[in-house]
Amino acid sequence: MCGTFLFIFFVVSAPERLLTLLDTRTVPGELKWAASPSEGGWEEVSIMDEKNIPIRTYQVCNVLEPNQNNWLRTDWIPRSGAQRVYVEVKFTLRDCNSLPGVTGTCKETFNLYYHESNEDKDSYIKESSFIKVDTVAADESFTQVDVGDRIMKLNTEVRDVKVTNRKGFYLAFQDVGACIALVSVRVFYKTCPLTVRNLATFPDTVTGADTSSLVEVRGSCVNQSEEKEEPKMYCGADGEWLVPIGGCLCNPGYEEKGAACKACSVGFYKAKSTDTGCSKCPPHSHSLREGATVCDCHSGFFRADSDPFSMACTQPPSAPQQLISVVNETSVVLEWAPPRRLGGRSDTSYSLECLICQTGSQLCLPCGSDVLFAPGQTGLKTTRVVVSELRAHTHYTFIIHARNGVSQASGAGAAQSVSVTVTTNQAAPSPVSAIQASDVTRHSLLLSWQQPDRPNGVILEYEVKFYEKDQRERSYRIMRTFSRSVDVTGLNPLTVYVFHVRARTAAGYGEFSAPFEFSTNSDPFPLIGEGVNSAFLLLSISGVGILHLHNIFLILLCVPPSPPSLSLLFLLSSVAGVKIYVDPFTYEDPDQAIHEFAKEIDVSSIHIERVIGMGEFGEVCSGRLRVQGKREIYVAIKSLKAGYSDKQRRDFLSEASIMGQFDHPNIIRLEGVVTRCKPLMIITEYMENGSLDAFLRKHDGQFTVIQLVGMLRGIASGMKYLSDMSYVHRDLAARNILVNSNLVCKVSDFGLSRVLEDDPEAAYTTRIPIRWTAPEAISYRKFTTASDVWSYGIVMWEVVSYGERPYWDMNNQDVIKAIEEGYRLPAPMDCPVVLHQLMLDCWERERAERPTFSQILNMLDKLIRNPGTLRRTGGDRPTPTMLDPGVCVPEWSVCVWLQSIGLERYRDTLAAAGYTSLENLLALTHQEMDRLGIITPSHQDILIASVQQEMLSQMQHMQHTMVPV
Ligand code: ACK
Repeated sequence: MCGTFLFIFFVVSAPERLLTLLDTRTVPGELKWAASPSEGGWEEVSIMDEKNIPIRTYQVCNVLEPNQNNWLRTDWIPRSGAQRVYVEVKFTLRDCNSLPGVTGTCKETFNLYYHESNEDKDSYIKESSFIKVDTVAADESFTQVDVGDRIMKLNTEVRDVKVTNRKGFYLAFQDVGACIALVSVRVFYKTCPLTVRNLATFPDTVTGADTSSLVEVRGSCVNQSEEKEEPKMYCGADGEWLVPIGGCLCNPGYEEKGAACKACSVGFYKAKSTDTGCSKCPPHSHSLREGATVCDCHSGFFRADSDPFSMACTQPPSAPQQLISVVNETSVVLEWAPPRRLGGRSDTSYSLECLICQTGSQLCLPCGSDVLFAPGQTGLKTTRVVVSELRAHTHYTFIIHARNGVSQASGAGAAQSVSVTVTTNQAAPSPVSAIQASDVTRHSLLLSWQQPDRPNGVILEYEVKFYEKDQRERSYRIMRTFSRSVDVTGLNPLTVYVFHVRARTAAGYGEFSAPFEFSTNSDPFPLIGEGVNSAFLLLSISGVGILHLHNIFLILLCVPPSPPSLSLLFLLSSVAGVKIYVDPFTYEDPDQAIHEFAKEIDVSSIHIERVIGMGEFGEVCSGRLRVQGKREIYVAIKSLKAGYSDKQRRDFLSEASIMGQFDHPNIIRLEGVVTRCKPLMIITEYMENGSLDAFLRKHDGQFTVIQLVGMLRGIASGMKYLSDMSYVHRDLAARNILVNSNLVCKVSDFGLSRVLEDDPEAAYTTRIPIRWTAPEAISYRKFTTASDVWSYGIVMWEVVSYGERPYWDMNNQDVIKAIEEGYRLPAPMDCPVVLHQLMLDCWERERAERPTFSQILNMLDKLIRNPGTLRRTGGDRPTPTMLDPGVCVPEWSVCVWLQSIGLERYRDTLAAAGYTSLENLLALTHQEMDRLGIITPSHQDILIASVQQEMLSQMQHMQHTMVPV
């Protein structure tokens, strides 16, 4: 309140209102006030006022007589709630000097009294009960009044008095010997008038009792408004409003106009109680009625709960685009482009649904909780996810949903998602855990363990590595076994041994387990249990180097003896480590091979639909295959045309015998064969996009580099599988790669190996695919995995150039000659430098210098993981010319030097990476070379050693030439 007083001088309202309690001028007829004495004192006289209206006055003029005490009392005046009343008296007074012959008895004042009372008492005046208000004298401001023929001066005096104790009061006028006429008496009080301030109404308020009192008044909010802060004002004694505090705000849907709250017009809204006006509806919304608190969204547009009402209405996003999947063993990299329509919002996020699908059925279930998603599965802001810990060799469907803040409100679902189905590759098993020892003696123990958590395939074998703890790993032994336990013998007594176990599937070995330590004891016999047979291998390394396993393989097989057969051969090769492919031509009876590796299909379960092309032996058709108990699938059907020879039949079926041995997501899958009726048929999975070369030509320039590398990775993975099985393809080319609807590439066409073997003149006939074949295979039929790698380099070139013919229209003889002279295909247009470098590596003259498929796969995986490395291209090459092996500008020292060490193939790579001088090259490290795609270890060593040597000799030369003259 202290603060309030500081402000009371600020008058904030209209002037006071005066409410009259008594006005003698308006009283009709006589006043008949009580006078004492009733005779000879105050006398009621009617006169005409200045406007000629009759009024009642009281007069007294006993100036010549001493000791006058004449009282005149008004009637009882109800105070009507007033606390302080004002008495305005208009009177005339004769100047004593103007009266002839008056003595000292003449007075020029009168006294005003009041007395509070609850009721109208009798006319008796008890003078002592009256309280004096004031002695009233005439003041200087006189108004002239015409009284008969005399001009009199009219005084106006106002006195105020507090009347708070009773319901009403009397006033009394005491004359003590003056000559006075009370022309009029008016009694009134003041109020602060009804007013609206800050949207609060303050009622008409009677002022307080004291001249300094402030009456605190609480306002009430006007219609359609609410209190912001309690509205208050003070009513001052003189009827003026002071110090407004607080106030009200118009309700939502209303705005302030002329001290009232008015509804917002159509097309406008106000969402909150604020002092702002109504706003226009934001884009894609409307209000159809007055007083809208929010604008409704147009049909098809939505507002999220968290969206402010001032924000435009928006839409859910469309589906993500261009979903690419790249499978890397049991991980999948998914990448997509943002939706074409973001719906007017910037809060698009993605979530990934992972479904695991059964082979040959449409039944898919959510993936388990062990699958990992990086950076996450939901609420993704990025458009790339790496899904790992998937099961090997399994079909998965991934659905990417795009959402934004209004997706839920709109109820949008499947329309905003895109999906892809992939098949994971084979992967090595996870490490073995929990190894135990039992039946411990002084020289042996029985080691046992659990199957790995994720075997990722059928476990073919376990490998146990162990060594004496003191020896560390300087000398260790290895045992192999099919079972989950092994009898370890030949140990030293009372010695601590460290054991590691790892499992192997068709995809190779998994990681070794953590070390487990067990000690032999001094007992000659085990206390419990008995040993198991095992394959046993002793391997000793003595710190110098590791001997190749095959040099010292000693396999003790515990299989029952059986006649030597291909089955045993197959088993042997499996036991030794890797499943190898069996040449069907080693079977005397080709039908035995075909029935060992391919399933006979009943022709009635095949429904041929159309011819899709011509194969070497006859038509290739597409159709459907329904095997009992399985879902119907689309298949490709190769048939052997009528009138075939025995040799043709054998060659035709050999492809199926080969294909039937393979099981890999990047190798075309054989469904079965029809041999029991004619025509003979080979049924394979159907690849919707046909052969890769034609497919790329049809979609020239339409894929991202990552998509192209994804295709190459698939082919490399299939080829690695074939090379691990010791199968040499001999006809690897884009035309022999098939592409399915998910852009998965699969190696097919397993017919050529036999054809070339049969035909010693093949190199000089049109049958050999010269442009794809390594020089040693052309010249002396040295077909190896390394020659397949050469062909793979050509496939890379075909892929990156979208199906261009290798060496364009050069003839075969010119191609052979050019390759012989060291020419190589240049990088196709927009080809990343690292990819061309990898091609050049595949085209090394020395086949031992070419990378293996495993290295190629690793390299491509690295590129996929770091797509930035693919950005650097060698620029456009408008004219297709061969990469010149010998031209170096002499002043380009790096090029000349590279030529001198036989590694000029790296000139473009190094130049593009900024290595333009030998000094720069001193900084070259193995890691940097890995990054640049210089992956051949011997090349890396030569580059590092030679640059140091070169710099040294240059410095020595300078020292010589700088000898002082
Ligand atoms: O390029 P294309 O359409 O794909 O034409 C050839 C044709 O048959 C002769 O080989 C197509 N073809 C071969 N095997 C299959 C398959 N498994 N799925 C789909 N098309 C195939 C090939």
